[in-house]
Amino acid sequence: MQKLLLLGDEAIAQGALDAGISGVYAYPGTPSTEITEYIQHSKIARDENIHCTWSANEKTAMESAIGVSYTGRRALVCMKHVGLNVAADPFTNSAITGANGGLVYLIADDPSMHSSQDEQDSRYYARFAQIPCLEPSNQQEAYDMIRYAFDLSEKLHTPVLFRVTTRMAHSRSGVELRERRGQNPIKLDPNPKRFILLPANARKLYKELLEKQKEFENCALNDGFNAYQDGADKKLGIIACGIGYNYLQENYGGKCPHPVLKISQYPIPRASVKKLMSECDKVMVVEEGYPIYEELIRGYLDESGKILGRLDGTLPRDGELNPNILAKALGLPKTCGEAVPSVVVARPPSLCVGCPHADSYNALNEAMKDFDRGHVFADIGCYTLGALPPYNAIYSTVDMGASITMAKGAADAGFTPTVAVIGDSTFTHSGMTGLLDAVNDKANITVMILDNSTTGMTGGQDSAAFGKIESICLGLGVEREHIRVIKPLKNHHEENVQVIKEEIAYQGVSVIVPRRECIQTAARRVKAAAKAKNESK
Ligand SMILES: Cc1ncc(C[n+]2csc(CCOP(=O)(O)OP(=O)(O)O)c2C)c(N)n1
Ligand code: SF4
Repeated sequence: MQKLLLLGDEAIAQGALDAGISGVYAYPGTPSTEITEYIQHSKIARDENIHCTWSANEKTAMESAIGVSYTGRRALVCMKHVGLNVAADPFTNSAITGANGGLVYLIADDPSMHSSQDEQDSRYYARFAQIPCLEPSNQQEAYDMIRYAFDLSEKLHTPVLFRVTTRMAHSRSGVELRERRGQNPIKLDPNPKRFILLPANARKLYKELLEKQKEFENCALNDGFNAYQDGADKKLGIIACGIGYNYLQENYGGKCPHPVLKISQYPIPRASVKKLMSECDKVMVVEEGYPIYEELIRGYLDESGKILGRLDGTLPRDGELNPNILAKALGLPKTCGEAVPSVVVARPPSLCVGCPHADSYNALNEAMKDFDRGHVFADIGCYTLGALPPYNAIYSTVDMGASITMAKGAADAGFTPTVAVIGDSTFTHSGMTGLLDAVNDKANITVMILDNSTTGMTGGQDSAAFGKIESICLGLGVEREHIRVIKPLKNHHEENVQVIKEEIAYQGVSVIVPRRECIQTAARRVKAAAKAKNESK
């Protein structure tokens, strides 16, 4: 069998290709982006016509994948954890419709917030929607488990949430591949009402979902990835979830003296937990993320001190785990080296030299210099760096799309002028509906859509907005004369300041589109064109 050195994300992508998916549907977001990129670059996807272009946002991605499942074929959906908030409506409702073809939601959590606004734990979503959740403990398991996830989805007619965290997604290991299987043929679900969530159907389907819970738990008890491993020293038992199991193995060199309940599939098998609790004096719950299962096992009333974990301070309450944190909790010497001391002076993140956003902010700052602070609402993307020196140009960044709606809310409250700064990809992700609200309410706001023709922050993926921004704004009802395109370049500075001043002075909705390609994307594009030219010689 072939063995490859793969990132966790790549192992998942290869596993999905080998499991016979017909499409991957995704919106970029660290640490999930590499899964879709791997599939986009794979020969298998090209040869087998597997869908792999980016979606406009996580909700559209998930709904398209539900459509694939409707036909009986398999679909993978990928996003970062906060993307699941955007897709929460189809997510929870698809738990009730159930799945026809295998349907797997890959959600990448980011504990310690390396590149995110929060560290929410997606396992809560699986519990909330009452669907099975899988969580691999290493890269090989990630590869094997993705096929299992599709099989589980088809066997139990349910979508499956597949949760990874940053270290799992972004670290590499050798992965042995299995034989590849083909895609499913198109075959509709025998229950014609499954996807019609009228209340009368939904009530029946919800009861079906409740009845399936026992089966979900039985699979977690008896199928491959959860395991009860006995140990002689019963002073302590350990429940090790996902990558926590990997860290435990590192600390004990694979020979833990304590009984261990390895959890890679939820709902947690209660019979195994009971066994561990009855055999051991104390039980430590090692889970990456929120103390969800620790809290459940402990219950509201338990004060016995028998259960150790993130709630009693044995492990830190927030941030990601690592082998050394676990070693400390277990009273062991550290197994891993300390962080390598930095040889370069730390510096805050900043826009690339030559970035078009820098010229947009210089013009905006000058146009706004007569106003007090606080009038510029921004969004999430490279341009969020405008919050830092030397620009100090923006005063909010909350969630994708919130710049326009917060600017509108502030204007509604009488705090004018208000300016929203949003990127092109973020605009089509979730800014368009906010702009429609602003037009419908005749809000007094100026929206700057910074069009660098790419999704810069996540590494330069195609932007769904490409070539469409002015027509979208017109279609949403922005007046033609108040859609102004400018060139964010130093030698256009004076005229750009003038345009921004004019539109801020306008009492209504105006849109300014500073348009210049991201210099990183431009460099990659030129390099790829040169390579293609050389190859065609
Ligand atoms: C709901 C959600 N999905 C995905 C992300 C990851 N993400 C952050 S900004 C961004 C888009 C940035 O592109 P754009 O708006 O074009 O701005 P640029 O970075 O190019 O300046 C993405 C995908 C996120 N933070 N939240
Ligand atoms: S990657 Fe592109 S958009 Fe982001 S800071 Fe660099 S030049 Fe600007």
